[in-house]
Order: sequence, then structure tokens, then C-alpha cells
Amino acid sequence: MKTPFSPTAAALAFHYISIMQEAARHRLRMKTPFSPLPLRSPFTTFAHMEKKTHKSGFVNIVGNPNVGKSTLLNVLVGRDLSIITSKAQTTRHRILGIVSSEDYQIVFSDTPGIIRPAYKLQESMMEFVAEAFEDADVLLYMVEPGLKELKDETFFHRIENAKVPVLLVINKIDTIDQRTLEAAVEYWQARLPRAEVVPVSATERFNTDNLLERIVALLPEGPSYYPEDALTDRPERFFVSEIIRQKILLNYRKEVPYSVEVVVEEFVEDTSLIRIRAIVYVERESQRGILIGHRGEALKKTGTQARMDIERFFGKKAFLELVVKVDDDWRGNQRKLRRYGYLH
Ligand SMILES: Nc1nc2c(ncn2[C@@H]2O[C@H](COP(=O)(O)OP(=O)(O)OP(=O)(O)O)[C@@H](O)[C@H]2O)c(=O)[nH]1
Ligand SMILES: [Mg+2]
Repeated sequence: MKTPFSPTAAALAFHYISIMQEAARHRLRMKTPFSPLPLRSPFTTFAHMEKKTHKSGFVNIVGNPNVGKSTLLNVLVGRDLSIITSKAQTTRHRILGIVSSEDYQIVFSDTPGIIRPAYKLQESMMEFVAEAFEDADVLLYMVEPGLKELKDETFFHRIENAKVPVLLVINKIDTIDQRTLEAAVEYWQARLPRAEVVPVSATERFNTDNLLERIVALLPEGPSYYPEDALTDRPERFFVSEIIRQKILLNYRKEVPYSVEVVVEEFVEDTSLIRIRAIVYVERESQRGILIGHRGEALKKTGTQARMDIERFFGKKAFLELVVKVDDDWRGNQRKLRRYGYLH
């Protein structure tokens, strides 16, 4: 069942009840592969021959760290393009996810969570966010329950004064009750009166179909930017390095994962196997030791986990070699950041 979108707080709260009642059925449905794209009919009908307007545009997801931006991108695109962890600052790049149908093409952008930069890498990350403000046709400003404001006021002003439609997406509504949701909706409607408030749960896929419908309604008319079968702008190596970095974020603590950059040196694919050699750069010798661990066990575990995800991602067996090297202070060095693709 589809929950009709309504921008008013009372109606949203009402629909929220029915959303929650649909939860069990929804979860069942999600056991089948998720496809956000309308399936094409193999038959030509007159309806297909009618001249319809085509819509297209950039829909850029911005917000605080850890609110679920990458989770939403993956749900809307229907593929795990962006890595997800419970740690803040998981995403470091702007990552495109493209959804095409006969009537529209949406180019979604996942972006790093907005922070006050403390070092050059974070400055570059905030540049990617700034670019996402520049070229958006629709802005998705994502928040989570708890009403945390953006760390950077200038970004908030840009949302307030945006010339394009803003959808204020309250994510993680599975974690709150109805009264809290109502209060959150009222708060955000008062705080950003020009934005449309859309509560969702990305992990539970509550209301994400309606969000997609709203996005399509707000898209400008225009031709596709990318070929219809394009899924992203990133090469295969990027996804390999991100999967490895995700396992490092999950397996190591404190500053270690944030000091890591992964470079895929070799990616050779034949009919049955992908051979990958990746270098994991850290900033100091002590971090190298931590990464490798006692008798290399920590690195081995990370490598195995990464290989399994790489195999799932590409649908093929993989051989993964990980090498750890030190690259002093790379996060604060302009030249090195350029080499790693953080500067244009
Ligand atoms: N309960 C709940 N958790 C969610 C939901 N969406 C995302 N999460 C969790 O929130 C955490 C952060 O998710 P991400 O998608 O990595 O968040 P992000 O905004 O991309 O984070 P950064 O890249 O660090 O800015 C993960 O543990 C997700 O599983 C949701 O709808 N409900
Ligand atoms: Mg992210």
C-alpha cells in the first residue's frame, strides 16, 4: 500500500500510524530485491508512443554526519553504491547514483556530512558539499530525530535561501514515537517554512516511495544527462577502495580509520576472477602496526571481509591483496590530497 504524501503535520502523523501498521507487510516485501524503477513493458503500445515530457535533474542529499544520507542514496538507487557505518564522516566524496526511467532521470548525489573542518582533507570534503549546493535542482536536506542543527551556519543559510525546492527529510522515524515525530515536523516546518517536510525511515524503507514521487514531481523538464543504463560516475576501483575503507572503519577505533586512504593499484578482471592489489596508506608507523595487528591477523580479517563484499558487489570471485604503507601527514598535504582525488 502506498501512503499518500501530505505536507501538513496532522496528516503526516495520521499517515505515520498507517505506515507503522504496514511495517510487517513492508518488511516482507523487502525480502524481494528492491527496484525503484518502473519496469518497462516489452510490448509497444500507443501509450508509449504519446509524446510525454521528460524530466531530469540533480538531487543532492546534504546534512549532518551520520543522519543516513548514504543509506537513503542506496535505497533510492537500489544498489549499495555508498558505504555505510555507524561512525560519523564515513563518506568523504560526492558520489552520484543515477535512476533512469522512460519519463525521467534523477542524478542523486551523496555528500560528506557537514562539519567544521579541522584539517585539509575535511576542507576538501566541505568543498564537495558546497558544490552540491551549486548544481542542485532539488535539495534533500536530511535530519534525524533530536533536532541537531548544522555545524556550519553558512550551509544552513544556503538551505534557507535556496532557489531550488528543498525537501526536508526527517530520517530514522522508526526510532521515535508519533508524538515526537509530530513535534519534529512542526519544528522543521517553522524553522524552514519553504521546505516540504517528508518523514522517512531509510533502513525500513518507510515512505521512500513517496519521497521518490515528490522528487519526480519537483524535477525540471529536460533530457537525460547520462546514458540510461548508467548507475554512477565512479569507476570500479573506487567502489573497491570504499569497501576496504568501510571494513577499516568497522574494525579499528579512534583516529586510525580516519587516517587511512586506500588506493587500488591493480584491478584485473577475467571471466571468472578479479585480481586486486590495494595499498592502505596510514599517516604514521604506529598506525601501520595497528592496522596489520598481531601476526597480521587484524589485516587478514579486514581483507577477508572486504573480499566477500567485493565479490557480492561485482558478482564474481575476487583475489584481494592488501599492503599497508605510511604516507606522512597526507590528510594535511595539498599535493597528496590532489593525488588521492580530493582536490580538482
Ligand atoms: N534506525 C535507523 N538507522 C538508520 C536509518 N538510516 C540510516 N541509519 C543508520 O545510521 C547510521 C549512519 O548511516 P549513513 O548512511 O552512513 O549516514 P551518513 O549520513 O551517510 O553519514 P556520513 O557519511 O558519515 O555523513 C548507520 O548505522 C545506519 O544504519 C534509519 O532509517 N533508521
Ligand atoms: Mg555517508
